[in-house]
Amino acid sequence: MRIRRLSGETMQSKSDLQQLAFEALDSFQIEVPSWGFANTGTRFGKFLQAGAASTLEEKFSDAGQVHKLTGVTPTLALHVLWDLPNGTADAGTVHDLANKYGVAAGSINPNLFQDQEFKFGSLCNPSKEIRERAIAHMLDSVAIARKLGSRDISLWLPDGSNYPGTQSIRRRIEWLEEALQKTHKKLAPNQRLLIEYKPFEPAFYHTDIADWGMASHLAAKAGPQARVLVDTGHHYATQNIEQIVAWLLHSGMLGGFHFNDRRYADDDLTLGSIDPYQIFRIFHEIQLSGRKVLSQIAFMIDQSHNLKGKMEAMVQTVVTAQELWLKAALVDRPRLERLQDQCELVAAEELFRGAFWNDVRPVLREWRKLRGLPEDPLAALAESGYVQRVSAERGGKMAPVTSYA
Ligand code: PSV
Ligand code: MN
Repeated sequence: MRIRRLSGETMQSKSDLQQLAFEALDSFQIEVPSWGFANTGTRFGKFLQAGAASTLEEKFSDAGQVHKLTGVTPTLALHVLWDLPNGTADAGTVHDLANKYGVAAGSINPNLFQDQEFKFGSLCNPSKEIRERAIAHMLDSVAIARKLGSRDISLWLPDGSNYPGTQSIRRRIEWLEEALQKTHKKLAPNQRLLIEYKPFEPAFYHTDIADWGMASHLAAKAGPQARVLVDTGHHYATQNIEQIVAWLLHSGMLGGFHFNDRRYADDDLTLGSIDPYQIFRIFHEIQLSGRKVLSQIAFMIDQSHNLKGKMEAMVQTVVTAQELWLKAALVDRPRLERLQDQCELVAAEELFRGAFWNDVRPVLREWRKLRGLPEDPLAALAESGYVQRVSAERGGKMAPVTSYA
């Protein structure tokens, strides 16, 4: 098989292939979410897990264990109200935990969806006073991120309305533009504001940032350090996500991802569990853009597992992400381009999906071995006895539910 290195030239030998694979794996890291280790549930009920993390230290410990086993999850996404209730005053604790468990603080996620005062919206609330409080929370989040050395402030805005005519969609756009501009002004030069979109839930008629067009517009209005965040679960069932990704890459607006899988709505299922080919197609679009763009894309997981073991699910997710990333790296892009130009439809499609059907697991095992990592992280997790140990330690207190993701 002929393949293309990330740097561009075509290679053929087995060792070239291995080098390409290793380069691709070395270039891929993914952030884990603190809330993925905590007890979560649906609006119908929660099934608690003895090993679920309830304290920030337990979340760092779990993330540290995932990083130890996989070697590619060096950062932990933090949610302000859930993890940093005292704001910047918690920075010292976070630094200590980061040092202790070998995982740094990652993106900082403001929380504008829990307080009672945000019942009718936060940044888009008709009350100026409430909007100002929501903006203050955004500015606090920027300050927290700055103190922790986090590059990204990652905003998901739950605002919207449930019935036609009950809110002014237009005025809310203006309020939003103003709020995001104010937030952007406080960013340090190395910081970014990521704007996530979602079509519905919790609002069921209109959501203020419902799709990538709205998010892109708001990011452009906010300022040069704002970008769009794509959560794979935040699309209508038939949407072509890789096409959205291609457009965002083309316009320089892609800032990051929240990866998860879904069958119906925002289901928070394990990445690649329902449609691994979709993630492969997204990764292909990203890899077409080359190395320089890669450093500008934050890869994050946004999942919460109610039934699966949380640690097992997280390790399984990371391993799946690596497999799909590697498969996408094996697409012979120069050849694909030629076939596309010649409109050799079947040959192009076969080449593309042929890369998807590669069994890359042996290469991944080799890569892990050479980097001193367990060849099979899931098996190593089982052998480590970590889940049993923390379940015994934490089980007695049965951690409370911290979110309904
Ligand atoms: C909203 O559904 C969301 O995707 C946002 O990213 C939140 O921060 C996260 O879920 C909370 O679980
Ligand atoms: Mn998300």
